[in-house]
Amino acid sequence: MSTSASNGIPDELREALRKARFVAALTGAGVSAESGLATFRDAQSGLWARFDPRELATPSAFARNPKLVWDWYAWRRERVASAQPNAAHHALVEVERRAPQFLLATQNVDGLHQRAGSRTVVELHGNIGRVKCSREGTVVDRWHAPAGEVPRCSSCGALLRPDVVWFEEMLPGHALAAAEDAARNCDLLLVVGTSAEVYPAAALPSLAANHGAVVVEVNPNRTPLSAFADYVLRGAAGVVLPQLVAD
Ligand code: BV8
Repeated sequence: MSTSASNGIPDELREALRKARFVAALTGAGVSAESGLATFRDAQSGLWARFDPRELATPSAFARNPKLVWDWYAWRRERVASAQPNAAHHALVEVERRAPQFLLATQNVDGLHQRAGSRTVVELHGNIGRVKCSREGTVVDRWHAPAGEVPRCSSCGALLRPDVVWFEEMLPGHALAAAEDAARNCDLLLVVGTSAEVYPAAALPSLAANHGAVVVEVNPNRTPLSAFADYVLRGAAGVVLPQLVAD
C-alpha cells in the first residue's frame, strides 16, 4: 500500500516503526541539505558551478587533473567542517535509540550522522574527512602540500587523495556486505534524501522490499523508489523525520 502523508505520519506507519525489531536506514545527500550542504544534483556554487560533480568524482578526473580534484574536495571539506547536523540526523539517532536492532547505511561522505550521535553507521562511499595514499591506500591524518601542489605520501611519494569511493570504483566490501545484510533482514527500511540512482546503493531498497521489509521513502521529490515504496512521505527530512519520532 502506498500512502502519501502530506499532513503528518499515517498511524499504521507509526505502529509499524514501533513494532519493528530491526530498523535500517539508507541516506543520501538530501539528509544533509538542511545542514546547508548542496546535494550532488544541486548546482555547485561559485567557483565550482561550471563543473559536473560526477565528472570530478572519478579516477580519470584525478589522473587528468589531480590539483583540480584535490581543491574541489578541500573546498567541500571546509564546508562540511562548518556544517552542523540537522533535525533529520538527530531524529535518526532517536530511531536508533528506540529500535532493538538498527543499522544506518549512508551514501554521504560528510560524517554528519556520526557527529549527530548515530552509532551503527556504515559509510558506503567513504568519508571526505579522511585522506589516503593513492597508491598504498593507507589513511594519513596530516599532510603538507607545497603551495599549489597536491600533497604526497611521506612513505612512497604517491599523490594523496580523499578517502571516498569515486564513480567506477568498488565500494568497501565490508560496508556493502553489512548494508545488504541489513536490507535482507530488517523489518522496516527508511530511505531518506536519495535520488536512488547510484548503484549498488540504489539496489538496497528493492532488496529490502523483496525480503518483506516495509519500505518508507522520505524525499520532497519523486524518485524511482517512489513507485514501490510502501509509504512515501513527501517532504524535507528535517521536517518529516522529527514528526516520525514525535510521541
Ligand atoms: C561501482 C562519493 C563497480 C564521492 C559517490 C558506467 C561505468 C562505470 C560505472 C557505472 C556505469 N553505469 C553505472 C555505473 C555504476 C555507477 C552508477 O551507479 N552510476 C550512476 C550515475 C548510474 N556506480 C559506481 O560507479 C559505483 N561503483 O559500481 O563499482 C564498477 C566498477 C567499474 C565499472 C563499473 C562498475 C560507485 C558509486 C559511488 C560514487 N560516489 N559519492 C563524492 O561524494 O565526491 S556517489 C554520490 O552521488 C553521492 O554519494 C550520492 O550517492 C550520489 C547521488 O548524489 P545526489 O543525487 O546529490 O544525492 P542523492 O542521490 O542523495 O540525491 C539527493 C536527493 O535528496 C534528491 O532525491 C532530492 O530530492 C533529495 N532532497 C533534497 N533536499 C532534501 C531531500 N531529501 C530530503 N530532505 C531534503 N531537505
